[in-house]
Amino acid sequence: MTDKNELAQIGVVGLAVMGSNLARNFARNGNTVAVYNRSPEKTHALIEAHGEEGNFVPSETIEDFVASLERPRKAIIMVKAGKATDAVIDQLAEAMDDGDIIIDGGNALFTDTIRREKDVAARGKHFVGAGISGGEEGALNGPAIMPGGPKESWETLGPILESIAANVDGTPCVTHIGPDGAGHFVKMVHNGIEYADMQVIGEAYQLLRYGAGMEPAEIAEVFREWNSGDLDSYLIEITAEVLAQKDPETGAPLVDIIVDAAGQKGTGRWTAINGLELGVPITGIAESVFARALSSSTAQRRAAQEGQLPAGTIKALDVDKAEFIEDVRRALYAAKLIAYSQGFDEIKAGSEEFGWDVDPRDLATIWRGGCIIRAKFLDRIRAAYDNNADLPALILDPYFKSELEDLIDPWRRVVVAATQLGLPAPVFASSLSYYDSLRAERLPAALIQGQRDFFGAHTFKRTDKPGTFHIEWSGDRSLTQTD
Ligand code: NBP
Repeated sequence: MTDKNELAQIGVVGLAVMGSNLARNFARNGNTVAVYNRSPEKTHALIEAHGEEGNFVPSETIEDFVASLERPRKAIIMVKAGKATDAVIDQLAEAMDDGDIIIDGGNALFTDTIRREKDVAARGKHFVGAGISGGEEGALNGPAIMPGGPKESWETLGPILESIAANVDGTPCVTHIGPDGAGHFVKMVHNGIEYADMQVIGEAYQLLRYGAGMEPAEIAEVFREWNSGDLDSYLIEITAEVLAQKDPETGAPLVDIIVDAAGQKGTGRWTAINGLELGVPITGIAESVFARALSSSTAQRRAAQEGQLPAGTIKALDVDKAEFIEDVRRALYAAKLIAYSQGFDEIKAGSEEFGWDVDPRDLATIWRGGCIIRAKFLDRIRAAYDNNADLPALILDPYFKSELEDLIDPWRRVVVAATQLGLPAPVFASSLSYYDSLRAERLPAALIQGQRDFFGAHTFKRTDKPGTFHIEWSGDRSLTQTD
């Protein structure tokens, strides 16, 4: 139903896949929603196909769109991230009044969100960068929403966002994350964790396929079974679906027909870059981004295959299939746990760096539904932070520590097996090294500090007394205290 005279509670600018589904979600949940797209064809198409689902107020100019919103006006931008977002923000800020709220629901880089909020605030309006996860299906049926921006905007926006968000056990999967860029930052790390989660699932598949010699349909059944236990999650569920799918044209397993080169633009890469900038070892996420980059290094891979790089002479392990499958399940669980632990570390570091005061319990709560990384496991993470909001690392929570007791040996066996079989398992292996590095009483960083002092007089600290020291390496090798 459309009514040009009715004022809308919310507006959506940008009616491609995400925007049109989000607009329908608002309308289906009893909100009158104003809709506008740069090219009016998309607006017409939406109204024609779905106008009966609720109350839509379509406009063909940004001025009419703004005029169709009740005050304080609330407009969500769902256009291509980057310059398009800046262009639309400028148009809205021009047409809106003081106190109105502009929400960017696209996948913006959080530093852009910080900049945009400053600019929009200087023009008297509120700006909210909101991460939205769940893809097109989530946008329509209930996404997880991570809004940042001023707290007072949340007071106004909260109820309307709660009306469309996913809901788990009566709790909507949306909450105010923190000021300015906090929402988009958290969405970025969510996507980084998603990269790692997908990669560890991929590594488990690779080991079962080429290590245990199983066919995709058989592995699909294994994933189905895993989905009823600790690994119960959206990504495991869809993995079983993808592995069971046959190519409609040839009848071959679809996974064998799809080109094995994955993209790594956008949020996963940003998460890795930000981890480096903050000095947080998010090894699982970074390895996942690199694994995608390697997969897409097609020419180099072909040359390496044609040149037949030596595989070595170590005989592959003779593994018992059933035991190996269970070991792989546990290794997957362990590596996934590390990826989440590292992701939460990055959020903590970002929150401290930018003064956002992000509560990890909020994330564990809202990520339980709607988003791509939704999983039963998030309940455990929430319980961990409920017990101790200042956990030094997620894996140090007593529950996860006790889980690791059962995971560590299978995890080591799987990394050994992958190495001996000559199968790549970058996140399984690097996460184990990360884990052992955290546990290690002494790290080779002491030697590195010695080397740095040798070639660059970078000085070092001592274990036995305070101060900063240097060895006269090119002289008499005496010790001097520099402060
Ligand atoms: P796209 O990212 O494909 O963007 C297309 C939309 O942007 C169209 O409405 C287009 O209008 C509009 N647009 C462009 Br392009 N340049 C514009 C400009 N200069 N001024 C005004 N409008 C402009 O859409 P999407 O896939 O629906 O995604 C929307 C946002 O949601 C993106 O930021 C995306 O990263 C994010 N997101 C997407 C997903 C997903 O699963 N797709 C998930 C989560 C978040 P036109 O019709 O006139 O060309």
